[in-house]
Amino acid sequence: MKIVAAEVVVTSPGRNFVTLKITTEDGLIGLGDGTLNGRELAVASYLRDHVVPLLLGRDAHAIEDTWQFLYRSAYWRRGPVTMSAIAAVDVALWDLKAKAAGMPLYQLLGGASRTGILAYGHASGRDTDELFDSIRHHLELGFRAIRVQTAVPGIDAVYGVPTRPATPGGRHDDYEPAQRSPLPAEEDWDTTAYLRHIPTVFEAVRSEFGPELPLLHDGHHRMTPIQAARLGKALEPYDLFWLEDCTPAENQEALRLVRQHTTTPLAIGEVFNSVWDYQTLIREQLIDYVRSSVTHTGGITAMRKLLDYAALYQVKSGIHGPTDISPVGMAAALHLDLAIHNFGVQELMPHGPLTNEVFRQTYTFEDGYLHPGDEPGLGVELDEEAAARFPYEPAYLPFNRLKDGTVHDW
Ligand code: EZ4
Ligand code: CO
Repeated sequence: MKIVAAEVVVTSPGRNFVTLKITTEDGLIGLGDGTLNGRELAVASYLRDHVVPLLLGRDAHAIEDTWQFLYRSAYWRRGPVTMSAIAAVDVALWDLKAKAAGMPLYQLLGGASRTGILAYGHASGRDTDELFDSIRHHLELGFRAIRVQTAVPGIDAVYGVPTRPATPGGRHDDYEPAQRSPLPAEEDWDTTAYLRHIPTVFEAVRSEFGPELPLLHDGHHRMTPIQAARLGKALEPYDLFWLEDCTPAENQEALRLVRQHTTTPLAIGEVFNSVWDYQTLIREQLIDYVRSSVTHTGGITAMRKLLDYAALYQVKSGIHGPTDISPVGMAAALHLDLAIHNFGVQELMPHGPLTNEVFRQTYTFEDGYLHPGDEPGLGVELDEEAAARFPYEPAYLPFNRLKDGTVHDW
């Protein structure tokens, strides 16, 4: 199954996406997602300028060998740009292998271990009324697990809470963190105000919606270890499914301190890109859920190994699924979710209609559960004519400054 063409498609149907399209000599097409929010063109160049020439003429069936070749021959290992580029190739090759086999990808990964994939949605609000309305809306959509983010008194713009609808006439909880602008937006932050406020929000949500609804929360890397320990402890009465990214986890050892103080389950890793980023966290059982995405962590090949390693320590999956993962990356995640034994939950931030016009998907969301569908391969097609109508537009994620002007983790 010789590779005869590999093209990088950059398109912006509502937001930017980088897609690798690999064609074999018998005309099969494989797709891979290499979208890195706010740094898209770096991955596009890595692929176009340095990887595509290495792919031409190779055997598309040799997935493990291609992965090891791209990882080791680069010499400069890891990092989000490299690992997103490798992921794009890896997922495209798995798509091709599954199409050649005439099977949905999950069959090649061992077959389905469950009938559906529990997904959580994002509820948010500027105040309690808006938040409750957003939670009710998500329950009506069928979600059986809900992430809760709210504004904090004294802070103007908080991660996860839109100050205005992302689309004109859209819902107020329709949140898209990247903004199309020549410069990143500046937001403000105050951890003390946040720590005071968040437990009161969860108390209100539990008394309104009862004890059973699984609730999640994302701290988005903003706390020190001792602050994170305090929040985890304060949230224990509200029985969270998880507290996500409580500290900036480049320092894996920070989680030891958090873990000593709280039984609130911890999820981490959406900004990680390698199993090595988790080595201490998993071996010492300092976390409960792995948040990596297939797109940023070297593809199916690397994620399968990471999640199998996690399984030895009863750590489960919680694959990252924001809108900045394209439908190709989402489909790859869903095939993996369905096949692995240690599945936890899958994040779902639904894509907008323009994105769905460019990427035609077969995955479904019903009664709170996702399924990748049973088309051969990933089950996603790229409409290149539609893609060409939406050229790349510069977009950045926001960043934070404290009241005295110091840059803070966003
Ligand atoms: O802010 O993917 O849990 N989800 C998240 C995301 C991230 C974005 C950044 O590109 O934290 O919304
Ligand atoms: Co997150």
